[in-house]
Amino acid sequence: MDLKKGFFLKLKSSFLMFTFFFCMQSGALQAGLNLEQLKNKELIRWILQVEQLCKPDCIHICDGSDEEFKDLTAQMVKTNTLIPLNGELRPNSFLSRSCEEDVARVEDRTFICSMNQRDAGPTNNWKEPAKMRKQLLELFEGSMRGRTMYVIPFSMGPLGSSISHIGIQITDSPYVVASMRIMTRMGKEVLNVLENNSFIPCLHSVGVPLDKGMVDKPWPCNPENKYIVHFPETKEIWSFGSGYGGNALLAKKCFALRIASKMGQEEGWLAEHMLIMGIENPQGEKKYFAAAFPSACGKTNLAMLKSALPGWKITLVGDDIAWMKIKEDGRLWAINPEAGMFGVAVGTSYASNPNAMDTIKKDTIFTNVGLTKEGDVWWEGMSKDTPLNCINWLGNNSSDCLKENIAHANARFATPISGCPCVDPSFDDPRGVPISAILFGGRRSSVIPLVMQSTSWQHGVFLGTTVSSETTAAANGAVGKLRHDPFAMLPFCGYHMGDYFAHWLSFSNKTDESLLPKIFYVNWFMKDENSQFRWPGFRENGRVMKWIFERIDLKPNAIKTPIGYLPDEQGLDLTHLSICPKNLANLLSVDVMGWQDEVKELREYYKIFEDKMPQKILEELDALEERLKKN
Ligand code: OXD
Ligand code: MN
Repeated sequence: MDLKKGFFLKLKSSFLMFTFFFCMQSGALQAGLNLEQLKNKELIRWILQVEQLCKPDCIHICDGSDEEFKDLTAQMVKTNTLIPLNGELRPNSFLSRSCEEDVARVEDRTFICSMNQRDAGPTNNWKEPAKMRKQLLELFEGSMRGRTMYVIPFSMGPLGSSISHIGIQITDSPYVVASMRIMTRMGKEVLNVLENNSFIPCLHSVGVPLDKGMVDKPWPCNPENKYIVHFPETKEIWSFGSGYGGNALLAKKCFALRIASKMGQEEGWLAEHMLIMGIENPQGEKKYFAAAFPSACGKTNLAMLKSALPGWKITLVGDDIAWMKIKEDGRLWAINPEAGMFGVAVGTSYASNPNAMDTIKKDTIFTNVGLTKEGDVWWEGMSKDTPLNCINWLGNNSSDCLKENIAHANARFATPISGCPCVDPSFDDPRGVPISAILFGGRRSSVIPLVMQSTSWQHGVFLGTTVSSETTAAANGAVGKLRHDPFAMLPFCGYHMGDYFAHWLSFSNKTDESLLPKIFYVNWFMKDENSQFRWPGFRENGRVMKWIFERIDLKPNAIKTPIGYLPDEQGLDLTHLSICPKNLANLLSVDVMGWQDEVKELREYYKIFEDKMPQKILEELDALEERLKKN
């Protein structure tokens, strides 16, 4: 790849052989691949160019082996980047503490650098690609001095799936390497599948060169110069200055959503911020659902729910991202491109998500949670009482800093999906799973009912455009402010959102509409006058899942309202649930005035998409307004 232009350079491979220097010095990793094992010429050229630009001390090509992971984590324990947890309580698990200025995704530093600004649309930051490339080249120049440059081959999706794609991340962060091994299918096998095919190049540096005599920090980062940059035309990702989550694990938000959404638009498929779950009724009939909620709104909890209704079983395919394609049978099939979960720790408990708690019992990297005196982890909501002498995420003793939280609100666990007790048998199936229902949802304290069903694909796509939610700690910025987040993709759509809406609409022309998933909208977060939740949520959401499951087969347990189908009086299975009738009525009725305000607000919001706003969505808005008037 020509880093200045984004094309691959033609270089003689014999020249390359002499230019590489691998980690031979003492203390370097033993496992790993050498240059001769790389067959892909473009990959070799790109590695060479990055090495010339970033000037690392040495290069390590990751093989993804257990031995490599062991070496890497042992090395990070020495540098205090990782703290090993008590092996009897949590085997093969570590705690990491980030720098205080590097705790979440940085949306204001995230750019979609398309050739034309118009193609990035009004919801993305944009800068002229040539200017951005120049700025990045200056930042990356020598940025890996004194460090090892790791090359990580990874597959998004099961190896060999027709929906999967391969990426290569280059990084100078061993924490990123260890996390990528959890979050993706990573290592030698990926290179065998890659052969001479193309890959998505993902370049990352924490942006802290280590000059002679400098002592490294446990969490190096460069807060003044964070850049998370995507070039959608050349399908490249460049990330500088941050070591945290979606800023640095480039397979996740950068590739699997921003770049992949653009690929999906070009090639006729969908890359979505959605969980994928299997759901089986007591008679053994099984369906798969995908669901899009904004960050930190409970996707991980829902994806591995233990339903309150006996006999209903939920299995996990994915908790954050879905890639979906229409197959020969005319149905929409999905894979989870990821292999791990990067879940929000705070609030996760045996009450809220027992399957997650069991998954993170081993093989997990925790970031920014508390450390107990027994060498285990703790966070707010994990248990009722704060353990005595707990060290908080900043490394301070909790009794010295009573006002500080033990865990950061965006503290995370990175854990392999394969370790989840309710992992779906098809999680690794290259064919993916057929999707019967798509759910949208957000964190809304009023107006939006507990559940509603769209009346058509077009109406469902309209519902997707209306998603809005109170903001959470997953991204830097104010928490609890209502913001529009269409399809829960606001920070993740790699092109103009108006075109994205049109892309969604186009699926009804790609297949028989009756074969497409039915679309629903859920809201677990409605509150009463005293700010108490009206719906108990968590396991009880299984009741809503049952209604959705049955509506797919058009069971007549619904009433048609101006906003869509809502459960009728017998619709929701409320067996053994004590809920006050007033709350139930609020959860399942149409707040006409609230919706009228919603329509006004949406009409205003849609203006930002100018002439790219699809007419069909505007027609849905007009029709909704008319229906509300008649009510
Ligand atoms: C995530 C997010 O980390 O959406 O999944 O922020
Ligand atoms: Mn997410």
